[in-house]
Amino acid sequence: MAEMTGAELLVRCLHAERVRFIHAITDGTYMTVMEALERLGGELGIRLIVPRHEAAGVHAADAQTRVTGEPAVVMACAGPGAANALSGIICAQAEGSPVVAITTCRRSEISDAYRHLGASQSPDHLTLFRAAVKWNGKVEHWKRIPDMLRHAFRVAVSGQPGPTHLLIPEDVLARREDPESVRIWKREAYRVTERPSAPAGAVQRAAEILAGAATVNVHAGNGAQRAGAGPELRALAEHLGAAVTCSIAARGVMPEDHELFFAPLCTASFLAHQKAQAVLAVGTRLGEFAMWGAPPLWGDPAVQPTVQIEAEPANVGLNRPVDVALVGDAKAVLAQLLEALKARVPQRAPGALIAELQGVQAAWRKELDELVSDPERTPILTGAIWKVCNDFFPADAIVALDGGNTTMWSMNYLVARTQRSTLYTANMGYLGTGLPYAIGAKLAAPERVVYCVTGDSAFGFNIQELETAARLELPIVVIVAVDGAYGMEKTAQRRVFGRDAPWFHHDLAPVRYDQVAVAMGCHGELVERASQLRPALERAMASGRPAVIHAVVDPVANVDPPGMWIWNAARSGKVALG
Ligand SMILES: Cc1ncc(C[n+]2csc(CCOP(=O)(O)OP(=O)(O)O)c2C)c(N)n1
Ligand SMILES: [Mg+2]
Repeated sequence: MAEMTGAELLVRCLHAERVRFIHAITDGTYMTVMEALERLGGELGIRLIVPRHEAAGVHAADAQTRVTGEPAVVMACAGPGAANALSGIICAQAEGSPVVAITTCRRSEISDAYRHLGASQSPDHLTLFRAAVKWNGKVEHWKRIPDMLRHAFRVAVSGQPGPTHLLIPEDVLARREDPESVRIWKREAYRVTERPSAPAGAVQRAAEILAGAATVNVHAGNGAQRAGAGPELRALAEHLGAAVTCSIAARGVMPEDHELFFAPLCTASFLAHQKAQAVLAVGTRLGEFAMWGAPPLWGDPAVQPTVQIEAEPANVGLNRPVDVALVGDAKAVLAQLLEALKARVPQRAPGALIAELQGVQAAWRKELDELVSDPERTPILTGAIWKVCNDFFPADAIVALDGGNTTMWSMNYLVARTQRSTLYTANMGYLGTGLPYAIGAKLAAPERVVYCVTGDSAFGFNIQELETAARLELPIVVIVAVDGAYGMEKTAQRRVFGRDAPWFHHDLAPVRYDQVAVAMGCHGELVERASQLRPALERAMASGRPAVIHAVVDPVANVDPPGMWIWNAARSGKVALG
């Protein structure tokens, strides 16, 4: 048998994981991997995706995990490539994205531990990544490639998902050994690929609580989104006539035009938390933006019992005491719970509480709609962009959100209708993720429409990825809400100082983002009124290329989006962690 490089062994192991893309900017330390991909990539169905910055590559992989529910892979080179990738990994950690990062180091005799001797590109990779990942390790020997990679995937997807990191020296990748001396396992042999369900007894106790409560608030979080639990969640809510609310990480799990859904920034959702007789928390830690699951936003846990569905046992009862914990996959456990509920109670029509909440939400929507009712208004109100997008894009379009107040407007106006399709860094608020997320989503789901709405400052962080989208021929649409400023920081300085503070340099020099896009091989459009947006979107889609629409928004109104007080209240610490 011919000998095999460590690089080829790595690629064959990635194939066993059914990896489709490796996001990587190449380097001499892993030309061996490129050689293996050149030879085998077509046959094994693995494609090299080269971004223009490693962090953007990680964000694209992160988006892939969200859209597919599967882990994704990035590679980066020793030193600078790894350093750039690290920021994306920190983001993936906060968002619970199972990204497996493989970085190289220089040859074993000089790298990392020996860096004090003066080798170049030899930072302490393992220590740097350790705080940002669930697990990391160094492959010291050719033979350990399969089992170290297996562990990287096993840990990334288990419990609460998150990134992992593998460090491989260039000589281990280049080394040739007998492939008969190792075994490549299929992924079912080394990690859980079936959805874990909860113990039957606990399911019955949870069903008893929920069936006994006249009104239930089903609150969905990131775990429900990751699990793709939308259909089960909806069926359960419809059976109970329950009010459904969600965290901003879980938008679209329940179609937001459903009569039982109450939007995150609408007072109706707060009333649902407060007034329901029981809470069913699905894949959420009830963290800061849920005001720690505590009164006054929520009912007193002594009289408002809580059932928590959670994949990670260590996340049970973190902030709010639970009456029953159902540890398992959100999709599987909701199906179990629905079956148990159906055996106990017939389907319930939505009750008086739902009618009250619907009234509150209708008034909220009417007020918001009136604000953006003039399509000829100049400059555009950022919210008006969403009104057009909701109508123009299909219900299953994937949307990436980015920016400060631009995203606050989306919290009010976007109507998310499909699960795993609203991509946002809900925990990190990480500017610059929007464009790479759109790229990763389009790679993962080429048949679906993908668009991004971003603030102008946010767009600047990874604007170079327009070239990536053009080169890869990915027809995504980016709408840039141009207020010429770090708008949300203007909001912050007013809150903190009670005035503007121009020395903060929150205003940007004028940039025509549509022209930048054209220069980078994309289609470009400029719109100054909401009425111009739909025709611009039609031309953008017809171009068959990535497109950027420069939308001039009202810089004064953008500093004060509706609902800002809620964000401030959640972040203020006034509703303290008990
Ligand atoms: C990477 C990163 N750097 C800095 C911040 C802090 N920050 C939050 S919002 C914001 C301004 C965003 O401006 P823009 O994207 O133009 O959106 P706008 O608020 O103007 O709508 C900044 C700098 C952050 N969240 N992420
Ligand atoms: Mg801005």
